[in-house]
Amino acid sequence: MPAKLYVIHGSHPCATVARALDIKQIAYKTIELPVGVHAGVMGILFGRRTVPGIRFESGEKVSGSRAILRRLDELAAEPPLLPADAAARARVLEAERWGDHVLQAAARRILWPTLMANPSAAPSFSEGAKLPLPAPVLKAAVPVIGRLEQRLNKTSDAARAADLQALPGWLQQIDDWLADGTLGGDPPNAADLQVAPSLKLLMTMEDLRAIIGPRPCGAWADRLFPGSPGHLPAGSIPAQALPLGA
Ligand SMILES: N[C@@H](CCC(=O)N[C@@H](CS)C(=O)NCC(=O)O)C(=O)O
Repeated sequence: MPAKLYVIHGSHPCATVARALDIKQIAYKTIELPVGVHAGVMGILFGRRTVPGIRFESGEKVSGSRAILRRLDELAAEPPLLPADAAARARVLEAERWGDHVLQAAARRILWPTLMANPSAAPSFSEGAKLPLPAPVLKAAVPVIGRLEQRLNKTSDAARAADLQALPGWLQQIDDWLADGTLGGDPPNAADLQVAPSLKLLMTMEDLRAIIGPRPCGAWADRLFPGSPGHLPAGSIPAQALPLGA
């Protein structure tokens, strides 16, 4: 039986792990859980409420995108997700940790208040899902699921505004890493796989695609993860919350 990867459709850290499995050519089956319900199911199955989690053929379970990538490198050495050179490896690990703790979490904090204010965009996030729910059901579910997700992710309009003010500095950091080779190699490393899906989630918001897309990091994320579900049209984020001069 192949490995089982537990995800929610469109989740950015789940995209990280799915791509790492593809790169390692490890066979796996995706188990898609409904948003909101996933936290309870994952808590029971993995003792931690977040996706991604993976159950390997051996029965071993690992939860968390970074922990899973470390284990994948142990299980299948080629191609490595971390550089062999110690200094380069430390830089990639630091960019990966930042991508997880800072950008991944911020993408959720920015998305949920935006989706709450624009529930008609909800069906676009379920495009390509194995469990496609009817559009009216998805739109109607946004206030309930959105409130839960806002609580789980400690977000609000104010938290989103603070993250958006920090966004230009974060984009510069990613462009700097692309320029110095920490990111952007071929095949992608663990930090590429961690950071790019968060940028793609941010770019589902047209207001942010306008800021991110023209930068080197925007083009790089589009190249690495060409298809990502979700679309929030321009104007979904109030203009006063967008970073000035980004
Ligand atoms: N940073 C961790 C956690 C990922 C995470 O927070 N995933 C979200 C979905 S994108 C989740 O499961 N949230 C549910 C919750 O917070 O209970 C990782 O990269 O694995």
